[in-house]
Amino acid sequence: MNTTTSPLTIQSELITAEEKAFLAENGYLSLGSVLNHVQLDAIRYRIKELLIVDGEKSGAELWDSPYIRHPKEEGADRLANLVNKDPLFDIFYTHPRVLAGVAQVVGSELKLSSLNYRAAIPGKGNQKLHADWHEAVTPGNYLVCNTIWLLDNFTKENGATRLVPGTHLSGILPQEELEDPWATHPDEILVEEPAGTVVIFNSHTWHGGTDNHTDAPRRSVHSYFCRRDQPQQLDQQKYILPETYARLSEEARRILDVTQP
Ligand SMILES: O=C(O)CCC(=O)C(=O)O
Repeated sequence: MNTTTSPLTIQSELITAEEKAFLAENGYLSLGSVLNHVQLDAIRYRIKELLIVDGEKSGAELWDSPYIRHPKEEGADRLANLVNKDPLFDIFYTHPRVLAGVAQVVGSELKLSSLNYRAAIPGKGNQKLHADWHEAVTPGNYLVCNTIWLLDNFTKENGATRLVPGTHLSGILPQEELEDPWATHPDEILVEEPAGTVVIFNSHTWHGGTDNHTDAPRRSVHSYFCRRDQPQQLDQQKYILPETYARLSEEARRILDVTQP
């Protein structure tokens, strides 16, 4: 655990009053374009390399986590522990506007829970509607918040993420209420946005992947945050490399909740 006591610098003014109200009411918010074409190309290239380097072990750090309660997903390519796999990925957990949005959900005492890649592979990708927390929470007492960084245009055809707006306010998990959490929900919306967009979603909002009906993977990075008093999905202290730690600012170390390895 990081012993630094200084609070994070969250610039809440980077999210407008309208955006805050939309996120509070709907449980998600598109921040619009955050990554430009040059950044997108570099990230996609590095991800492609890592899928080869990590090979069969791709995503293994995630499946080893005691906080993952479902088996390895067959319909998706995964990479985990991206914090330690390239400085290119630092932006995913340090971007000021993204942090400001996440702080609207879990408060400014936040930390990174995990940083993963997920691609719905051709012909697959559908997920049950779920919340990213094992139990329902009282509306307002939110513990986790996800941000999905689109590396491709998300469309109805290629497996755009689905969300059921407002369900973070229900205090109910989808499996408690729905007869078939795999089925299309009458109120669900699809995140149909261009590559480079970041969408923040309150992780207690019911959501899930959908099937990719194209012949190319639908790629994204999930930068997942939690309240500081909660365990991380990936124990960042266990994985932090000396070279990663050395290049990070004190603020970034605090977001990861790490000390010198
Ligand atoms: O990648 C997506 O579209 C959603 C993934 C998701 O919700 C998850 O893996 O828990």
